[in-house]
Amino acid sequence: MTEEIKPIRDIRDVPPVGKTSDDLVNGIQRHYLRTFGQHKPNNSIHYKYKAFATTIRDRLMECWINTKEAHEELDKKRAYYLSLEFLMGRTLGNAVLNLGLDEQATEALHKLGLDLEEIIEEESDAGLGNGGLGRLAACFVDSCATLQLPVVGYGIRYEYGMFRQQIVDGNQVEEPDHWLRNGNIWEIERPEHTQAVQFGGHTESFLDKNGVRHSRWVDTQDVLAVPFDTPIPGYKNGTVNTLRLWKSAATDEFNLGEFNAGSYPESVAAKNEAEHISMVLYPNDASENGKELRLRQQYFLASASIKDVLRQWTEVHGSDFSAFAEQNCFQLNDTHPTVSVAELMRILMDDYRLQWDEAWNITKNTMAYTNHTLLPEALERWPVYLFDRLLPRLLEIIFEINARFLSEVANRWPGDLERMKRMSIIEEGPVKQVRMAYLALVGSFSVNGVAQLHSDLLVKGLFSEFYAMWPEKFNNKTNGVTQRRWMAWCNKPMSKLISDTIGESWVTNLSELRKLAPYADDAGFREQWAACKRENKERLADVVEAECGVRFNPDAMFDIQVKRIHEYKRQLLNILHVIHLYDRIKRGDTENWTPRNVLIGGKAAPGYYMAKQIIKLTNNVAEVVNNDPDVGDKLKVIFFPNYRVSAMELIAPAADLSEQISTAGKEASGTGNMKFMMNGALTIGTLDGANIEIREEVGDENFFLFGLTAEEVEAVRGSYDPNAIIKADSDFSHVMELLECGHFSQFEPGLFASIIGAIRSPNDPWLVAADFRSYVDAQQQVADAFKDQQRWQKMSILNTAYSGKFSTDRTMEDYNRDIWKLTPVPPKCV
Ligand code: GPQ
Repeated sequence: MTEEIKPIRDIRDVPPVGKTSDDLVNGIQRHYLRTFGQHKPNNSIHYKYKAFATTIRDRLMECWINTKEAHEELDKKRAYYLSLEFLMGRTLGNAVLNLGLDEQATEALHKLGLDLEEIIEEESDAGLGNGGLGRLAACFVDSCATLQLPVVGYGIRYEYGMFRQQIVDGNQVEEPDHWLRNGNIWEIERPEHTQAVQFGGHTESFLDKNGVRHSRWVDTQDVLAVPFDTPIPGYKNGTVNTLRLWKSAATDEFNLGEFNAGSYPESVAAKNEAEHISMVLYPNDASENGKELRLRQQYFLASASIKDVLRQWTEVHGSDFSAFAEQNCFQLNDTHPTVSVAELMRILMDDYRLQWDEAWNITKNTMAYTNHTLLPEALERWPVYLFDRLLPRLLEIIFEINARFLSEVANRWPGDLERMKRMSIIEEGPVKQVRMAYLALVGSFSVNGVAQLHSDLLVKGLFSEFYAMWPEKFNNKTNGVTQRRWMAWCNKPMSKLISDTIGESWVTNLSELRKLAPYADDAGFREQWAACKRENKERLADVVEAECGVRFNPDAMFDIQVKRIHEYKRQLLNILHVIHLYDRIKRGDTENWTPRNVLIGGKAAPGYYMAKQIIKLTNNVAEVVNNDPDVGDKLKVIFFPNYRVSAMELIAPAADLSEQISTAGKEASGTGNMKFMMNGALTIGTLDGANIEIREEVGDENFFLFGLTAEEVEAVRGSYDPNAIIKADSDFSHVMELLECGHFSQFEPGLFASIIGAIRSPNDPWLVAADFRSYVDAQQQVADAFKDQQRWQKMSILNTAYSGKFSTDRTMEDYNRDIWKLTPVPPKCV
């Protein structure tokens, strides 16, 4: 008897998974029993989460395969977003939303006696990023999937993500974030696409059989890069793109010698070094770190990703690279993956024997670089000796790139040696350094900043000499956020009201929100709007009470600043204002008072002393204010611990006032500002980053502006006299007296000396004192506006209505039109 063998091959032979609530119930029960081996109902929510998440994942799989097949068959241009950070947060809720399964899922879980919100809480945040830069990458991949752009995200699968922040006695304490401890439903390991990444060794030059000289990199210690793929669903469009994250592992050869010598434990220990590479995310935001392991991480990502792209290319095109640049684009998320420029050169020349000029043409037409900061401390530089030890062949190539580049400079500006020194990729000095930003500028066809002001300042300042050389390379791409996560998912009450009023098209076309503007004049609509905000505020107030033991009155203004703690972001200015309000209350100056709940949250880099002091000060001020019976509900202050993506999903919808108060010229863009605006918060802000564009969109009358401009900030240096400013302003003097007499550090005298010193220093780069008065005045305007709730709700509606520009759908369309030039690819069969 012979039976026909049916190969496991075509997904179209497998019955599709249904999407009714009963189909979901069946799926959940099946996975609970058969995938996770649970049979008794028990109190642990863990396997219920897993069974449900797997059920949802089943609904992504077909689309994922269909999308991949469409990309392969069409063989059109693709882009790759190379980023050391992807701050994804949770996946489940977003997947349910983008699959259009919201109602069925709620119903299915209800039938099983489960609650969607409770299940969602069981998932850990994927915190593989520090802040704005990493979250931007996550919003980008969401929008690319929704726009059906063939874009793959490449990153590192850190075993430990952003640390968990505990507050102990008012101080930040870091705890490791072992986010994978309970498994990760969303990743699929793809060992068949493992790549080897080389480190160490040395280079050799040799003649091939035609007498042509080549280089090779030999005696290296190789590390394996094993890919793990996460599905990135578009919004109700059948597209599921891929985020590919690399985990490091030891090669088998790694320990062979040791095995043979019989030192088994030593050989296993050697595995460690390889596995360390993807062990932990560096927790520094916008500041360089310079550790060897970090350079290893950067090269690990660059090399594995480029090899993965070349593998796919050569499978189709063999070693014909003539069309490679037309069909591929690497977007470098800041300088972190910039060693890619040299790595692509190396592989094309050493492995595929291309000549320099050919390889260089391909490379510089394939790489595009995004800069995310002007802060000098964030500009990456690697010591040449380190490069030489870790990546000797790449250093040779960088030297050659630099030599050829400098001869271009010399042709253009003959004899201008100083200029050559300034522009050189290699910085001279006692320790020679590789300037990664310059490598990115020289090695790419596009360079962009992330908001108009930031892009203008790059061209005028930091990169002006490169702009003079290649003006056509430079462009602006104002950041955005995805409205799927940052409105449709996280703000259900408002989303429903908006969709009931203007329809649902805003979910994929955010400028549709403009249609809300006329409703700002409709008293009935304003009332409904206010009710949504109120519901969100109550929800946050409950969490704040549970976390911090402080009750926020939901009728009071929610005044919120959440972001990384950094001096340039000026959480300190916010705290000075809080102290000022406290001082007024104590002085009895409370006529027409507007009650406020001030929430500050964010992580400090573990080694950043001043940032940690700012956290401690916030907590100490909160302790005094919240426990003073004279203050009562007029003012409450809390430091929200462990701020992260899932916390923002709760916080943004509940905000009345968004604090965007960085020293002008220092915040490249900001993206929290956009999330708040979208959710109907009003902004108090400086003319910095994307605040400028937010104000342009919403109008001056719906924005609380204060502070020096970027130009004024530059002009004031040298003549800045904070002590005179303090002396001349009695409110400010009172605030400083309270700080200086130890009112907020009664058991720890002198605790805040460094903060006081920074405010009073004529060299304070952040000019806190310079903006104190105009900030306090603008805050008074905020308080007055909030008293008039009709006016406030109107302004709130208009902020949402005019937030359309700040969708990453728009940002991705801009990147695609000007840089990537991809054709959208619908999945094979929907
Ligand atoms: N940003 Cl260089 C980071 O979050 N981390 C970094 O290392 C650098 C920049 C931020 C920047 O500070 C914000 O202004 C931007 O909105 C954000 O990148 C995304 O572009």
